[in-house]
Amino acid sequence: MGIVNVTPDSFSDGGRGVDAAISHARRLLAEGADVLDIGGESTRPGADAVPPDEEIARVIPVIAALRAETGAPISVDTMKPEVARAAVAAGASLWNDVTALGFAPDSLAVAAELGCDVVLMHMKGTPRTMNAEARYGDVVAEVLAALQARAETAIGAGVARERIWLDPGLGFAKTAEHSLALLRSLDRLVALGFPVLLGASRKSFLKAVDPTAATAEDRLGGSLAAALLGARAGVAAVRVHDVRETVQALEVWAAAG
Ligand code: HH2
Repeated sequence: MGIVNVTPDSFSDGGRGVDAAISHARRLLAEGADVLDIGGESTRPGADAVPPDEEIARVIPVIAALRAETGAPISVDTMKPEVARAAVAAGASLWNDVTALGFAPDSLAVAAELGCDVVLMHMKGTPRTMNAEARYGDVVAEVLAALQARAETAIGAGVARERIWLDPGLGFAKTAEHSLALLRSLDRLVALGFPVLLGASRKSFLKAVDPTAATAEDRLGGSLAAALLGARAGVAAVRVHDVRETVQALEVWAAAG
């Protein structure tokens, strides 16, 4: 899954307007992305909230343009049901929600109505407050239990079981140790029986292992290692900035692993 940020302020790879985002998405497809994840609101800690109209104005032209020229599945990275609704109308087939359909009171009902795939990602609090919420007794057991419960809630609200993906939410209300513990135990998340999406690309927890990786662009090696750990554990997709390098790493692993 290639990341396409249509944001001025993402932690990495932002700063693109609509035209630049479309060009970037084309490049990611050419590099081997199977799915594109289009986002119009940064989720980095303390990021500014974006009004729905503004988010729609960022992502919908990108989704519509890509839908007209590729058959690749398109995902929308949003916590707002009105943005997801507009995105599905424009051709997206997956709603990637870092709040696991918890941001708006009608998120669950809208997901059920749209009938699209949904990614339920684990987080505690909101992107604004999450760093203070990184407290767990047993992080792996608690994240698995929370995701399983959220999936049951979504199913109870009418979302079809086969539409649901789970994501451990690395870096979201997690210390570096928490994210590493989850990476180590991905097989237990996969064993819950839902497709798993893994987002480790360029994240700051990689800096805990290599303190010289100060900027997001310094973290390609760590990002590739995480993608391979995900592949070994059986995740269904990895959400990455560096598509070409990740495809190459996965292909070598598949050919020789
Ligand atoms: N990480 C980010 C955003 N969305 N969605 C899922 N399902 N899983 C993730 O791990 C995840 C996500 C953060 O990365 P990025 O989009 O590059 O940054 P920003 O939120 O600042 O735009």
